[in-house]
Amino acid sequence: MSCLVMGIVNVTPDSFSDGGRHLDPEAAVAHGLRLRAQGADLVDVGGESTRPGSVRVPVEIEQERVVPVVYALSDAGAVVSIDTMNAGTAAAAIAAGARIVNDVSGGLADPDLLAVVAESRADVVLGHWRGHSREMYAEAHYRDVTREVVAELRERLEAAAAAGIAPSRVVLDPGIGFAKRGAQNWELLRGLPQLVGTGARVLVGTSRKRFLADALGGEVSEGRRDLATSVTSVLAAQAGAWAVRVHDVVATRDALRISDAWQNGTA
Ligand code: PMM
Repeated sequence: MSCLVMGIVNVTPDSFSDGGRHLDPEAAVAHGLRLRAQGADLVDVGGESTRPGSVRVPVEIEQERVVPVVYALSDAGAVVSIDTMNAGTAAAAIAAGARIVNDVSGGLADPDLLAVVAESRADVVLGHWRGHSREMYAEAHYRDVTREVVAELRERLEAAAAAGIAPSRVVLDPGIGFAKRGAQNWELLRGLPQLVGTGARVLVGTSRKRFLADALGGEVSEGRRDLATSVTSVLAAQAGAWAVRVHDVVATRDALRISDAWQNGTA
């Protein structure tokens, strides 16, 4: 199987999942290097929280946070993706060495983002999205969540192609938790092979998300969310995902290794 692991480096004071521990650029770089040493194939640097209800960050502040971190990690040899919805931040991060632009809005939040990617050599992750964090649950209405998400992501793939980005440079992401409520996320994950069936590479991000805690009965520790994440990541890999985006690289790497041993009949 060989599913890549993308480690998360949040450079935000308000990220729900790491408490903003990596706001200091040096600490963020050290964290990224640690994730790489733990086996992350990619490190994803983000300066704007997308947690439900979060407030937008001015683009200058986002760039101040992420650009030095992208530069230092790329300089150290890491393959860096920049988690941003802003064309300006994408351009600055690409100039600092980022090889992938990870846009949870699929190019919808900033109409210039796809053009920035097209002019570069970077790949792009296009997430399924229906609106900014503050309003996204108002858009969480689906008749058939998998069919609608796949159709809307196909449209984003076409928008990318129209902007001059070859489909081979695009990664699609179902946007777990983005304009989706608990059960819709599970239905969508069950339907993941349909997204893989588009022929595009697929990235799945379940790490520490609320729907995992809800499935375990409510408020659970970070450790239990990480264990749940390693299970969903293995299942995503088995469904054909190209990569999984996680906070706890050790747990997910171990889980993928054990699952590979099972499938190959040898460790
Ligand atoms: N989720 C978050 C942020 N960025 N990027 C991609 N491609 N896919 C995701 O599911 C995704 C993302 C929100 O989680 P965080 O605040 O813990 O990083």
